[in-house]
Amino acid sequence: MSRLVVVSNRVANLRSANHAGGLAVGLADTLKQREGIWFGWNGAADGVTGGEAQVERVGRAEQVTVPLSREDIANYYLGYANSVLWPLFHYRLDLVDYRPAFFESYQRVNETFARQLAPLLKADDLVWVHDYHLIPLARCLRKLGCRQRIGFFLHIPFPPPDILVASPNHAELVDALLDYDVVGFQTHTDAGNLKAYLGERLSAVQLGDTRFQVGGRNVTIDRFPIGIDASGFAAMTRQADDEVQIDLMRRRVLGRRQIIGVDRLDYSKGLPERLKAFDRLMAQHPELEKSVTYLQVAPPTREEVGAYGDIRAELEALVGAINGRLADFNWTPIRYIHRSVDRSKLAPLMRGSQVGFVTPLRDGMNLVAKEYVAAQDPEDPGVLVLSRFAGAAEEMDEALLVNPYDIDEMARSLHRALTMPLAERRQRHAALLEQVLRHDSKAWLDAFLSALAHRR
Ligand code: GDG
Repeated sequence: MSRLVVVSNRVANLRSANHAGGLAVGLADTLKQREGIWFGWNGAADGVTGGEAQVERVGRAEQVTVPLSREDIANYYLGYANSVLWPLFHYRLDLVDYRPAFFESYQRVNETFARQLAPLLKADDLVWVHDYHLIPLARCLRKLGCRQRIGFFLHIPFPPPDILVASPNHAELVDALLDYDVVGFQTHTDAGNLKAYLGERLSAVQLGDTRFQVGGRNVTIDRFPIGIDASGFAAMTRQADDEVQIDLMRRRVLGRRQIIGVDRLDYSKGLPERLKAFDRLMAQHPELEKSVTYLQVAPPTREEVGAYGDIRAELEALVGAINGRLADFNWTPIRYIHRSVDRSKLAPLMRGSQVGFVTPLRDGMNLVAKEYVAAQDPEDPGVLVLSRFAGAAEEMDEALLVNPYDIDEMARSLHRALTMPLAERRQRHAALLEQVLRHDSKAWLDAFLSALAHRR
């Protein structure tokens, strides 16, 4: 069997991947079983780009991490990846901060990674590149003579041509994608957006359902919706520690229900809109006062990027204003946690919450929606309120789908979720659970790797 070489900006620790998310666990398990390499940046803030790689062997796999300079972290990672591509691909042209030095660094880092990776590759390897930080990597590897099968998976949305062309580098980005054998997206919408660009601007010829010819190159473009380790996550709900148990018991005694949100504090997640919807719910249904709380876990992320400071300040002002207006000495309507919560606590907290509130303004997939479903008690499940603009909505139409910009609709859906009869909750949950179990992280891995392996 071919070796698998995974390339991503950050490398999950193969030794302790169980503590991380499902994706890291799934990839780490596959790598340990089939032999391969996981290659990426070492995460340190003060290296030399192109400096010596660190190699660590774990089981049959090797973890290879390389340093980046402060300047490249600022320009490639915080700059081009997270101040240009992240907002652009999430349809937020207003937040794009384009500077030529960012793109130069992005290209240079990809070239450097390719030079460091190429000598490690064997002819028969399957190379799987992840996410927007590394779009040009295949192009750089091909220039060095690498002929391996190389696939790319984009974890975030891919915008329609009209938005993409607002980037000065759209032609280079799309051209770089065509050097992959397989380009995978989360949804039909994302895959359709690249196909539309190819058709409109590059006169691509469609050879089959998913095969396209552009110039002399052949590329497979398909959707591979990412899943979670659903049974592993469900198992975690049975190990609630004392603190979580006590919190659950307290709410049970007081007859209080909980709405839960779990998101990195990112402007794409629609957090201010969610708080406003909760506030609207309370204004329209004062009978819910003291009987419902909203727990929002929002750990910090990319704080060095200006737009993230702005969203944090906006959120904190909203939480303060709503709590100040509604709270009583024995009830705090919104509990906001701006720290990372241990994964072993998240699963039972989700199970103990009657509503999963997942309303990003735009999201590639959104794993929290799937985790919430996996965590529920099938006999007495909670209700998922999900944004239409999360990739997950394409597969999860038994959730209460909402427009995350429409505060009234979200407030109405929260009320509907809190008052939904048991029979309807069970029926919706059963359908959602079936799909989350069937399309889990393993199914995603197998589907992508099989598409890549069968390319030639
Ligand atoms: C990108 C795409 C796509 C969150 N807070 C804590 C915590 N989390 C965990 C969640 C979940 C993961 O982080 C977040 O995954 P999402 O899918 O929701 O979002 P992104 O981080 O934006 O991920 C996204 C994903 O890639 C995979 O392709 O679905 O669309 O944007 O697992 O539970 N985990 C812990 N503490 C926290 O406080 N332990």
